[in-house]
Amino acid sequence: MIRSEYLNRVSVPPSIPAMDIAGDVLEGLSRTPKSLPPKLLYDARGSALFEQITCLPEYYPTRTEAAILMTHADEICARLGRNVSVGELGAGTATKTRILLRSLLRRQFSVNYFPLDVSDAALQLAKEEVERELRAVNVHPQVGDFEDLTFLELQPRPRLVLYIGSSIGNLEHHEAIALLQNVARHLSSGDQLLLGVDLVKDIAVMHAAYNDSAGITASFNRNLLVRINRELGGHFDPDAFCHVSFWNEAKSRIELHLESRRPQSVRVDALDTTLRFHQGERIHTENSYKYTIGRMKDLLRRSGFEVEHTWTDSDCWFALSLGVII
Ligand code: AVJ
Repeated sequence: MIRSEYLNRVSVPPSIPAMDIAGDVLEGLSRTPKSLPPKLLYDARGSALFEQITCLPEYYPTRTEAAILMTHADEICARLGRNVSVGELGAGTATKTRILLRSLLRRQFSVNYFPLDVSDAALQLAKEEVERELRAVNVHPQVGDFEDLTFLELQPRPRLVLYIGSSIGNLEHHEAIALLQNVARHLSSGDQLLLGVDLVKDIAVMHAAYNDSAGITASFNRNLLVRINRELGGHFDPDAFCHVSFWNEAKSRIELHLESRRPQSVRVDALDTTLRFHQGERIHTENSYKYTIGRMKDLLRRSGFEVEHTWTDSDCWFALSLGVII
């Protein structure tokens, strides 16, 4: 079972140098209201917790998207260029991607696959799992965030870029456009993008997905404080903060916050600072924007892609859209 292997593996400290989070943490926690960038959620432990989230009964996005991929993989691949290379933004452990790669290998002899992720641990697992199952896939892991996308130019043409899993939901609309425009800048005419977004649906369904009864999402959220303690000599008591997540209708997004249960001061050694929290004060840790099909198509067009086709599940809970650079 992938999940338990993964959790065992990441219980040891990673040997790679920790990414420098000091600037982001100081900046975010000096603001009013306090916030932290969601990419900080995905250290080795955070990525392992997210893998657990994807298996939760309440967390519908992963299995819904996987179902769309399983139903339509051949149809999606039939719309791709001949002999594509595949890049992926925020690949994680690439579990869903394997569905697509499997189908792609029925149309071409080999695939060069370039997964990008902030978690080196997740990428190592992705490489092992993909190469074990699909020997004709050459995996070229890229550790990093989305700031530097020059790796896309290493990809032989024609290129397919995957941005699935609705990670784009973490971004504000202007950031989402800027990111996809940046992707487009590194691509050439005929290159394609497969984008996966979570759609607006019944509020109770969305709410439950971020407030699971097993409390995994709460642990995932509090892991930010655990990470600050470990990497920056923080003195947070993670249990002194509660996980708060709700639907923001006006902004069409689920929000995640950590709320201080009491007034408290927290020393962070590496920042040489003491942070003060009043009771009920929140740190905004993540947004998960939910789209309509119209908004998703609009996003693609405004970023320089022509929409070729969109696939959804029968409930219309999730959508995958294929765009092409004209
Ligand atoms: C990885 C950004 C797609 O927004 O659903 C899941 C992250 N946060 N549960 C999402 C997440 C809490 C997830 N994405």
